Amino acid sequence: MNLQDTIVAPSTPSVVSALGVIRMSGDKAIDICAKVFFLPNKKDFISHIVANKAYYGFIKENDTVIDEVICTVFLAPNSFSGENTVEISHHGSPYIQSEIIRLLIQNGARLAEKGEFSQRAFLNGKMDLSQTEAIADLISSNNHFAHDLAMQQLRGSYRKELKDIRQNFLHIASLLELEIDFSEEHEVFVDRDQLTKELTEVKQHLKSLVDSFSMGNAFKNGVPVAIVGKPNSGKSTLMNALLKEDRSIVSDIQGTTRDTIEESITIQGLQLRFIDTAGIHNSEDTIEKQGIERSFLAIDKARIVLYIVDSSNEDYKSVNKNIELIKQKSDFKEKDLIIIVNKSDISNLNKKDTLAFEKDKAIFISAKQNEGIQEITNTILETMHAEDFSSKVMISNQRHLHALEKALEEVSTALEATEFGISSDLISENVRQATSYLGEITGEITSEDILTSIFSSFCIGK
Ligand SMILES: Nc1nc2c(ncn2[C@@H]2O[C@H](COP(=O)(O)OP(=O)(O)OP(=O)(O)O)[C@@H](O)[C@H]2O)c(=O)[nH]1
Ligand SMILES: [Mg+2]
Repeated sequence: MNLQDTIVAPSTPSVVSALGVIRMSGDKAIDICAKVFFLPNKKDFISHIVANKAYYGFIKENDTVIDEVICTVFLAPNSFSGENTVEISHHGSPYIQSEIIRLLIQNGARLAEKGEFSQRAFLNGKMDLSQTEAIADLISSNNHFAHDLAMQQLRGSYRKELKDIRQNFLHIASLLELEIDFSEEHEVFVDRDQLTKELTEVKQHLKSLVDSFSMGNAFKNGVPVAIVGKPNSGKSTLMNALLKEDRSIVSDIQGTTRDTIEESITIQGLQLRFIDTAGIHNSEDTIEKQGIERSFLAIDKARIVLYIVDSSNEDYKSVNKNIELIKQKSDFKEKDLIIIVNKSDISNLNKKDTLAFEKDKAIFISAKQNEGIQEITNTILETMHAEDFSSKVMISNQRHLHALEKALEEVSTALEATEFGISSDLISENVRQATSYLGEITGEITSEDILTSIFSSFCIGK
């Protein structure tokens, strides 16, 4: 990929619409545009150029007019990519779009690679790596929360958080450096208690960011809600009631659902991804067994688990035994479990069990009669809204999570080493590593490979 080339790509999808936009960026963007774009009254385009101005005119090939367009000109460094840029708004025909792009390529531009505009913006210092990723998230955000998260990341609140942590690292590193420099005189300059205190603080800060991923990811990609329980407890009936459509097959035969079924709804701007699962019990049937394995995978993936109880057939003790079993087989850290006591229309629960379920904040419903369904969605929304969204930075990007986890590992090692009285140069190395992992997130420290893998996941034109 030659970064000196002038690149061009459609910025809007190739579908029939009122308008379409083409973007061209690079040293020669204005010159190439001037070869095919003509102002009315035969005025010379180049000699009239003013930055950030839109020009009405014609795209022509020889004497044939291809379209009437508006060209907006941005001059380096004041553009998205930091280079000279022209944006051409044309009539939204895919044919016109491809003809204009063909003409621009014929006159010296080349088709952009995936994410190349963003990559140039990053390389020209217009934004850091996490911000270019935020733009990709912003474009694909399809609900209020995903939008908020991407905006937060784009506006740099997260960058500020990372900068604070790096500042702490720098301070710790400078203390350690001092100690290493004078080590021959065997003087210990760093107060180890002070070092422990500073490392502990930074560790907690990193840990809170790592922990925020579960929530951030749920807000960005939808909240996975697994519906689990014994066969015939009414999971599929509930799934259908939640979706308000007959999505899952319901029958009185045990083991009706044999595979996981996933479907989304958006409530109050939050996307909920319900996953109906195969009933969990000891089965000898090979296919059902596989289904049950998948139920456990769904639980692992879930942010919220709805445990469905058949109140005509189960008691408090057996339910708890089953929940314990599930908890043993899956990781319940960072998950909320909500007990749903179903079939209240034919319930066989005695008073004591009813009270016990009430104490566990269980929700009593009849899925079949569509009773209590709203209480479930309300509870899910409350659980998610309990997080103070606006004042807290949440991470939602897998790559950032990985880098933060690595940094956290290094800090934990440094902390242990400090407590064991291990020499400063080793601790210093952990702190240096941790700093460089943080640098990967913003792109201060990066390799060609990392950049390629990030930008190639963008689409052409971004
Ligand atoms: N009376 C009553 N019956 C219900 C209720 N909910 C579900 N059922 C019935 O219970 C039976 C099993 O319902 P399903 O929704 O298929 O149960 P499931 O948990 O998905 O079952 P599997 O997929 O086999 O694990 C069906 O005959 C439903 O009509 C309820 O609230 N009241
Ligand atoms: Mg089912």
